Amino acid sequence: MADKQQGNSTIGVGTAVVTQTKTKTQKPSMYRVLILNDDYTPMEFVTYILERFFNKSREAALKIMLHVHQNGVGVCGVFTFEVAETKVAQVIETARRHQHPLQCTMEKD
Ligand code: TYC
Repeated sequence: MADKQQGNSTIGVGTAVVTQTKTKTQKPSMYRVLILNDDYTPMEFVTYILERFFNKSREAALKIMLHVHQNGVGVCGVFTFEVAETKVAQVIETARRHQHPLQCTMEKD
């Protein structure tokens, strides 16, 4: 074995060590973005937020909003960490600009 081998190492003549490369792919952790109920934010505003930032249809947005209104908390979507963080910040900032107390948070899926 005088020749070079790609990915393997050659030791002396006639002796080869075969190395295997294990490709480990890691799935990213996912995070649920939650909206919380409060007594003041208008239902229409919450519905708009779900359409605008979570790409929900009018029907899906209304369903989630009513769920949150009745149960206190609901899932807007599941995202990688940075996307979830960005969405939480966008919701809180938009609510703040409109002077609504709407709160939004994230938790590991
Ligand atoms: N409870 C609010 C109201 O009665 C509506 C509401 C729904 C507020 C969902 C926040 O995440 C929320 N106007």
